[in-house]
Amino acid sequence: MARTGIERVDLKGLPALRLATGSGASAVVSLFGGQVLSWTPPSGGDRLYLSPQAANDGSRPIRGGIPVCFPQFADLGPLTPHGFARTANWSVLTERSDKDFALITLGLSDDESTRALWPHGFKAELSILIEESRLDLEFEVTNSGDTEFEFTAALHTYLAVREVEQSRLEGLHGYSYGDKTDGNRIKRDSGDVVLIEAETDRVYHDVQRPLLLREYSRSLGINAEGFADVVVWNPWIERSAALADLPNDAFRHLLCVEAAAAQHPLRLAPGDSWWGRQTLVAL
Ligand code: TA6
Repeated sequence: MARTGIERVDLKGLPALRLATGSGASAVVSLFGGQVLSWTPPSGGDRLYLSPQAANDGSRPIRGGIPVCFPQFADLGPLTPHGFARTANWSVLTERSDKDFALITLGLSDDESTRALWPHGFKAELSILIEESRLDLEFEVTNSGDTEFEFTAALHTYLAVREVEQSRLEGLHGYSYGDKTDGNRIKRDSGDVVLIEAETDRVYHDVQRPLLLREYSRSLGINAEGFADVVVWNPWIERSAALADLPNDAFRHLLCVEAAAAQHPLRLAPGDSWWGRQTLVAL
């Protein structure tokens, strides 16, 4: 039985933490990017997709797991797509575990390099908890500066699926979404299940319902708080082939279901904080 608790590991030169519980759940978290790379519930099978071609030298974002998009989601601003948090070195603020759970909190604050890109004082914290069949991520941003700022953000969760064409994402019926594959036109789903049959890149607005990703023999509950929107992305055939850090057939084995604050930027006055959470439950 692997050791339970929290241990420092080396991911081909990148510092990381391995979390494990007595019930057999485990996760690996890279300090580069503050990124969960792997999460295996007690029932087995990593529920996150991590590209075998992901960069692991700290030169580029790691393709897979749960990248933290902050202070900008996608191209919704002047920064590099998804902002600088996913290529920053986060620090370990707290670690707690016993046989039933493992919990770490990572931190990222402004420094000269971030202020050169985004001239604001901030403290970001990401708490990562594994317990039984659950993975909880809580992302908190505090304005530690003396000027108000706005930001967009997301937990860009790459879910591992056996075959995306056979996967069914339930719970988004009735919500409007911006369709990035069609000029960001605003549309509304008629059916009650999202099926992936082509490149899919949607920002669903103001989602108030838990979601369920159903596959052949397993399901995944996906819930969020604080994040108003849900992003659903699959690169499909052409984009998979065009992305150097994705195998050509990767589209078949991943589906991004992201907790996002995208449609409406979040605004923080000096001293104010905001938090958002995504919870995954392996069923
Ligand atoms: O979250 C969806 C998205 O914004 C897509 O438009 C696609 O660009 C994806 O993120 C991946 O972005 P990345 O910069 O990681 O290649």
